[in-house]
Amino acid sequence: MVYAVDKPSQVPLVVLSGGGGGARLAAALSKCTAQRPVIVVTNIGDDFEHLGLLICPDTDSVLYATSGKLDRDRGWGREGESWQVLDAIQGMAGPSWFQLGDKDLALHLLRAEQLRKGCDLAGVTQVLSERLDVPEGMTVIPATEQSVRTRVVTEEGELAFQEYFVGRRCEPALRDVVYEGIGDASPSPSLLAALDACVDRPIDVVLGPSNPFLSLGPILGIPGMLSELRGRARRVVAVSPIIGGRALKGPAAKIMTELGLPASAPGWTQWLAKRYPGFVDTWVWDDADRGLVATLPDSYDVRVTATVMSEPGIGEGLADWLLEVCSVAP
Ligand code: FO1
Repeated sequence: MVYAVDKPSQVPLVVLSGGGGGARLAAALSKCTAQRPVIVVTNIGDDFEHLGLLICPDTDSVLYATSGKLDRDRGWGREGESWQVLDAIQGMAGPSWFQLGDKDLALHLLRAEQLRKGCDLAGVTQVLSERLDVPEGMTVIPATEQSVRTRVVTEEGELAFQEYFVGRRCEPALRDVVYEGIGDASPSPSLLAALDACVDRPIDVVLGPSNPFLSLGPILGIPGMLSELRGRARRVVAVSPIIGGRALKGPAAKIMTELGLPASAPGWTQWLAKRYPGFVDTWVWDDADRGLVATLPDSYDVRVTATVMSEPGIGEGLADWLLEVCSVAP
């Protein structure tokens, strides 16, 4: 799938996404595709085999969010779900710890059918995007075609991601995170083809308000990904998942504390800047952290705005604001 860009303003915005925060930002940006096409690169470290199906939670959350079908309260799965199959599985003493709704299962069965036909992950995701009516100009591409699986090293030993996240509700203290298979992974060829199509115009990159350890780590850790994005980007913007010392959803703040890092927007900024030197140009914090901007050296380009996408209107405001920030070279 090659990207057809015809006007400077048609240069894609590339968004890296994982978890509920990334999906919400992708949904907000899906309203702006008339101004700029958007490529959402999704984390696959949460993916796993379950009931003989390949489950791709962070990709599916973006597919549902951008097509207006996400259950906004849960932040995953489809709204208006029913659970007949799950109940029947439970009735036959099958695994029901990972809640797959009936409509969600339809997507998993169609993905399994496409994979069995030999379609790659990017191709399957494109088919599902079309069938879910993801808006024109919005392309969802899993970060790599290879298998990368996040494993969480906790005080109780190593846990597979979903065992930690769903099975144990993120309770065990995290000591380290391992991305199994990432050394053999490479950026998705479909992503590189889309980026190559913008050969004489720079893209802009936005790191969504996603968990840096569990969602962005498995994307940015793919050999070559950082240089492919940095080498093509006019501006790289990162949106903080930590607001007022807390993560709106998920364990990002808890993990930072467990790793001895300050669970704050400055703490997140300085950790990311150290982990990926020279990658991010502009740091976006929520209004709630405006008073902390002065705690960082002036060399950090920190911008403050409303980042809590509690209502679709706020999300769209953030999306427009990000397009504005990205329209000016650093
Ligand atoms: N998260 C849960 O906490 N409990 C679940 O039962 C659950 C089921 C589920 C099914 C499909 C799907 O796409 C996501 C699901 N999630 C569930 C979220 C999943 O654990 C994601 O990995 C997290 O959203 C973190 O990205």
